[in-house]
Amino acid sequence: MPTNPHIPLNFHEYTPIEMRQRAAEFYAEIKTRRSVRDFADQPVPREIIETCLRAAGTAPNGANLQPWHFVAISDPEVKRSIRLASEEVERQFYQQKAPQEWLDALEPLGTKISKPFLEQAPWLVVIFAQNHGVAADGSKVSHYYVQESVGIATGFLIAALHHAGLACLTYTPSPMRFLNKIFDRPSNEKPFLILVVGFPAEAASVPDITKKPLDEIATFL
Ligand code: IYR
Repeated sequence: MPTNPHIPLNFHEYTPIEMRQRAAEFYAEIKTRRSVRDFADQPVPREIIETCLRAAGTAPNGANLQPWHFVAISDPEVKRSIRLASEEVERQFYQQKAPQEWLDALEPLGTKISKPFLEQAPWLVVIFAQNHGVAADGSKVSHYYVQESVGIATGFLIAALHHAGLACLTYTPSPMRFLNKIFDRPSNEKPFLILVVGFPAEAASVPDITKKPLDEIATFL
C-alpha cells in the first residue's frame, strides 16, 4: 500500500480567450474591494460566513498542517468585550506608543481610538495562527511557514467575503494577546488579526487612495 495515495487532479483548462476574460473579470471584481470602517447593523446569515471560512480553509499551507483557527463572533456581549479591550490597547497606541511617523502615515485613513465597528458589524472573525500543533498525547507538533500560511488563508477569506457581497476590515490592535483570554484559546495560538465583516453603513465613505501601477509592483524578465 502506498503511504501517500494520490488521486487525479481535477483541473479545468480554459481557452486563452476565456482565460483573458476570467483574469480581467476577477481583477475588475477584486479591485472594487475597500476596507470599510462603518458598518450597517444589518445581519449576515451564519451560513455565508461558514462557506467563506470553508474557502479560507482550502488555502495552500506548510505541510498541509493547516495552522489556523477562526473564531466567528456574532454575540453582542462578546463583541462588546472585544471592543472595550481593543480600545484600551488603542489608547496606549495613540497616546503613548506610536511614533509620530506612524501617526502621520495613518492620518489619511482617519483612524482613532474609538472602534464602534467592533459592535456595529454583525460578525467579527478572529484569526489565530497556531505556532505549533498539539498531538493527541499532548506532545508538540511542529508547524511550518505559519505566518505565510495564515496570511494566504486570510487573503482567501477576504476575497471570498468580497465575492459573496460583504465588506470587511482587517483590524489589528497591538498587542492582541487579550483575545486568547476572551476566547480561552491555548497559548500556542497567536492572534493574527480580527476581520470585521458585514454590510457598509449607508453613509460609509472610504479614503481617496490609489494602488501602485503594475510597473511599480512587478518586474518581468
Ligand atoms: N491599530 C490602529 C492603528 C492602525 C495601524 C495601521 I498599520 C493601519 O493600517 C490602520 C490603523 C487602529 O486600528 O486604529
